[in-house]
Amino acid sequence: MLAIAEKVDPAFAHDVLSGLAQDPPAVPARWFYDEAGSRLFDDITRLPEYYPTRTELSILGRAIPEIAEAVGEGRAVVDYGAGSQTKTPVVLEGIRPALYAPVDISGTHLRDSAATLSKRFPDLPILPIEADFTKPFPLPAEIGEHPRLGFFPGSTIGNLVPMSAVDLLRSFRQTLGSGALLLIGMDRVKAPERLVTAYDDAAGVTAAFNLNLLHRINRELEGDVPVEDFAHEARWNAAQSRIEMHLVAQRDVTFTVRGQPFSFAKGSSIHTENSHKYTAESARVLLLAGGWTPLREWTDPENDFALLLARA
Ligand code: AVI
Repeated sequence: MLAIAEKVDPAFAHDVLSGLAQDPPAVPARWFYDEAGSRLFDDITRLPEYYPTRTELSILGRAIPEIAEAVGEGRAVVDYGAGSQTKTPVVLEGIRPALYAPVDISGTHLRDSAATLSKRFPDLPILPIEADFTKPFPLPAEIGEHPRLGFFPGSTIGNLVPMSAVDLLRSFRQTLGSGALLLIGMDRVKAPERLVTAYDDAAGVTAAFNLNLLHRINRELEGDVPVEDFAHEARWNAAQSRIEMHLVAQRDVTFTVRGQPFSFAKGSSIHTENSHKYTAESARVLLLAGGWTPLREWTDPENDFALLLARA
């Protein structure tokens, strides 16, 4: 009988096998987001400790009249990450764009979110773009000469080391063209205890999200990682202004992935995510280095999170 092999992204195998062998061991955070991981991330965004999602939404809600005034009507909105079902409608209702182009690497996610938004905005032309937005890509011809607004909420930029964040901002600039605007969310530096709690919640949802990476390795890469022997840890790295997530071996552990052996001594870890936090000043410097001139910023009363508007 023919077994139907499950489709495994070869880049996942490559990143895991080379990442676990490197010193210090690390696997890129993008591999968190299989079906289970995406569901767990959704749960994270509703946790009492995880303030970024709700804070950004409340800033957007309050600032949208000013954002609309600064941006003007009739823009083509290019939404990097294919449309948050909460934040995107606020932007679309507020600024009344001529066109909406969500961009995502996953065609399924893209079509689902475009279908939901088109029910809510039946008169808005929606042009889904299936692309890897970490590199420049051609915009659909329908965008023509419409002035562009890139939208990159969620503080996703924080998951990149600054060097890669600058590359991404430059790539946005190349795609959107000079004169374009960018509305971007960035999380702010704050007391390390609050940051660690936001990434190590009492209900253990972030721990489950982090550990799901090991389950995914076992599921997709014929791994035999003893998941129960690893523990989630969130650490504040002050020198690099970031929260790091690690999976720490609770005892000496050996396992194989696709037949390749690995050993982890008790206390050693797999580094799984960086989440960089910016001050008002470092956020502006990052934008400038990426080719964007900061124009305005909006924050919440506690200054926990910021939405920045910049021009290419
Ligand atoms: C997607 N990204 C902006 C989240 C963050 O806050 O860095 C991912 C996350 N990891 C743990 N909790 C949330």
